[in-house]
Amino acid sequence: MRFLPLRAKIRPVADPAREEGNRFMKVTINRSVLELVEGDITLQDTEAIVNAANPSLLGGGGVDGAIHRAGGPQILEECKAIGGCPTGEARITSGGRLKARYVIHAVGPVYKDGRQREPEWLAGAYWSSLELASLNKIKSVAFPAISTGVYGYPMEAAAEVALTTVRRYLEGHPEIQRVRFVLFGTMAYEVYERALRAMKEEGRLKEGRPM
Ligand code: AR6
Repeated sequence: MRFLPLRAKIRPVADPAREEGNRFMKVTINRSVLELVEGDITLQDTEAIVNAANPSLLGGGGVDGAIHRAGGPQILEECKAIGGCPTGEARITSGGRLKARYVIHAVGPVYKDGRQREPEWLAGAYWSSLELASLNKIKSVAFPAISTGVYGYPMEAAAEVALTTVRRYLEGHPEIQRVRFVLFGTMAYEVYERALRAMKEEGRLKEGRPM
């Protein structure tokens, strides 16, 4: 029998987000942790994951399709009972067969030219999702990059809105302990990482100590 060097046996305590994703960044905001990870939202172990839904809440492609496929038919049944959701808002269902206990269905805007109140609607989708999390005593939430796929929102602009909105919410709501952005692919991850680094360097993050 071959003995492994002792070093190989000692595994550092992994950050939960690190397990599935490739790249990872973490900052603290007030009492909460904000993480960026490259990965698949359906695999996340946060209490809630957020779906990039449409106003019908009846499913679709992209993240929406992946969540309904992975979570099973119960989610769609609950969505049907809710009966839809306006742009800029969110609704909550159970997580069906997902690891996450809840799915928060957020409806971002379709991007036209950036002058049709798209930033406001997008911020609303993030803010409403976090309000629902607070209301339901959910302490950890994973978001995809809402509106940046089928809905055509440019990634840089969307990252700025997403990070600013979440930062503002966490500054006033320490009950949400962890927010994770799950970025699909290297390009999306790098855009978010650049935006978060810029925020940090410009002193726009109120970093504190997590609970
Ligand atoms: N995990 C994380 N991110 C993902 C995943 C995944 N498994 N799959 C795709 N993305 P989209 P939208 C990224 O199109 O733009 C649906 O049909 C993707 O690369 O899912 O808000 C709904 O029913 C992109 O960056 O959502 C609506 O009709 C981001 O997630 C419409 O699409 C969002 O892409 C909503 O469009």
